[in-house]
Amino acid sequence: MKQYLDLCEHILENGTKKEDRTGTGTLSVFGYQMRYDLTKGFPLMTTKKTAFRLIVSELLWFIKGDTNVKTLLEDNNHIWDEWAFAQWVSSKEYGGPDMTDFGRRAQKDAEFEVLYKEQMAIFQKNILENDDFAEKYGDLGPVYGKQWRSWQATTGDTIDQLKNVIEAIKKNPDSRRHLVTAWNPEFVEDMALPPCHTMFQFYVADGKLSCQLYQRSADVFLGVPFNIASYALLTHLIARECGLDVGDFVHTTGDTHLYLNHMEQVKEQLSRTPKELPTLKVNEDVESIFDLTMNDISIEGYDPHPRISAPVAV
Ligand code: THF
Repeated sequence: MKQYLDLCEHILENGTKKEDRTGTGTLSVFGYQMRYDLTKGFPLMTTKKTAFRLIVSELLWFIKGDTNVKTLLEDNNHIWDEWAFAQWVSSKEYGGPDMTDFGRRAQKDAEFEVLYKEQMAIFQKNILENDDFAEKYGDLGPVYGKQWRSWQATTGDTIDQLKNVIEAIKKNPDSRRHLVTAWNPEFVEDMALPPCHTMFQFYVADGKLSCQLYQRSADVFLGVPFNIASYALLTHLIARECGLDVGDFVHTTGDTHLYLNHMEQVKEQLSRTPKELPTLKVNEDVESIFDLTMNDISIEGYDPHPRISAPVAV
């Protein structure tokens, strides 16, 4: 994953200090592209341990068309909790201590952090145990799953972009229209977080399926390792479904940034030497991408450097 380490170095050398929505501050560049040849191993970070299980859980959640964090919590996946929690604590029904700006305050104020963790634990328990609560406050709005699987058309019908793109790759591999878009301007305001990975395109040549993602905003330390592995996995799953080999994953990013509170962590990661990439294993007995479960997907030969933890900006 030299490509990824090169990106980190590029930002450290060329990034501009820039304020952002979360108030954390970033070093940022605009426009960057990486290319991963998927035949050379599965691109899961080897310079820091990355939880593949969470990547699978999130991708299957998108593929199912699900937008409620309840499903993720059932997989013990907490990467979307903060965004659902933000909706809950700003609702009229919430009666606990003021959680305005909880992400930043929890990092600066140890007393507040205790309160926040308490409220978050109550929230998670309610999502898991109370269906009405989960329906109301676990849903992130019309985010990825909704747009991929049931984009609302003006006719009243919905469009299954993912199913359609798979059919199109099978029937007409040379097409230049193999696109799925999550950026739906009509509904962006209703989403807990407008999609960061906004659009992806597939391309078939020499019996190989390649994928390019346009990501409008890229949190290079925390998000990008997940995003690369997630789209590499999606490319493998769709290639398998279409009887193709895998080609390249091309990752194109817009506002490409390192949060200022991730600097020490990035430098630690840059001091490490990449190891051999792992291999992806998918249960061959399951034919359709829509029938896969967590247990059908695993990674072999993954021997990364230890985990480096960092706070997520909300
Ligand atoms: N918001 C921000 N600021 N960064 C993001 O990467 C991001 N996402 C999704 C939505 N909003 C975002 C959520 N994806 C982690 C990883 C991916 C996320 C959110 C959080 C994370 O904290 N990873 C840690 C710990 C994981 C764990 O073991 O629980 C890690 O070390 O990898 C971009 O799509």
